[in-house]
Amino acid sequence: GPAGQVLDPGATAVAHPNIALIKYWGKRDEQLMIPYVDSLSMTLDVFPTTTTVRLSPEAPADSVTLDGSPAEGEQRRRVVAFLDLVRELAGRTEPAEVDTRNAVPTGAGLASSASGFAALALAGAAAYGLDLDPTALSRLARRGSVSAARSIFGDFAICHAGRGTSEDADLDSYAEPVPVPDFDPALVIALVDAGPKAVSSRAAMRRTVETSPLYRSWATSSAADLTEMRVALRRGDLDAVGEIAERNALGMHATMLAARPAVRYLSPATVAVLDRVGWLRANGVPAYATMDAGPNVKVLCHRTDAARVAEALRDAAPGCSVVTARRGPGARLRTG
Ligand code: 2P0
Repeated sequence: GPAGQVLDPGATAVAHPNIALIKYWGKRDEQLMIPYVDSLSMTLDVFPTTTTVRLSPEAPADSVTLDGSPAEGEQRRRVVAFLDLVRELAGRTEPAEVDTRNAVPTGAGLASSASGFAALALAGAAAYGLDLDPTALSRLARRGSVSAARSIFGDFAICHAGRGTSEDADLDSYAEPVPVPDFDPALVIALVDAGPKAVSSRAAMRRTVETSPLYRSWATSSAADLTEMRVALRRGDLDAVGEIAERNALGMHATMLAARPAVRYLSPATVAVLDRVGWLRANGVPAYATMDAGPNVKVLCHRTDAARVAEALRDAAPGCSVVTARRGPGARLRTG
């Protein structure tokens, strides 16, 4: 800019990924990003995304940097489309510079789109002068990635699927905190493969909804799982929470395996880790697995068992890296 002009510091937000204990899988409206099912997650205290949005009124277009390199293709398109939505809400037109840094490899099944769009929603809203309450911020984040609606909040959050027409559901689909005062487990994450996934979760969901004969019955049983999960969380009952989370995740993967053609994210290393989780349980260590759109396994256990569980997982999948997480904070603006 011209000499003497003060550089716009923009707005910087930090958000953490979340892991769903009751999964979201399938959209009933891809344009408005409306999920078919409710979901419930724990936000983590590891792998944050830090995003700065700075307005650049003189630039010809948005500039998007991801981990220090210009974003390209679908990743850039999704960020620009999201900024378009923020600008529409704010009644503004200036392009922006977006700089995003992830503490984990993007697209490896560690929910970087959840932390990514939660941070982008918060930083983008602040940079364009939108004053949104947490519900509105969560609705906005959902338009980037449904799981991002949950990462606006810390600890445990439920994302409502919304009801009625798409337009009604758009208003009603957002996350909100689920107060769980007496439950502070560990989530031991076995990163068995940090490479990018073969099929995007978006494409995999679409194929599952359109072709899997198991999808409807999983959606029905997932609603029942959610009801039981809320009771189990309120009780702080790790065994109940873990059992429900594990069956809900396996059911989700079953819907994908029955899609035509099948979508299979689970690898031999995933299965080796699952066997070891069963072995831990058989040996008196409560441990329960959940998997998302990738081969990594997240194991819920008591904090006092976390070191033992981590060691068992490392041994089951040699070469994997293991990270122990706990419940973590919601999205925050960084000041100063
Ligand atoms: C979840 N997953 O509830 C589910 C479980 C993966 C399996 O949300 O298309 O990147 O951006 O809404 O959020 C991962 O899919 O999908 C995901 P979009 P997203 O966490």
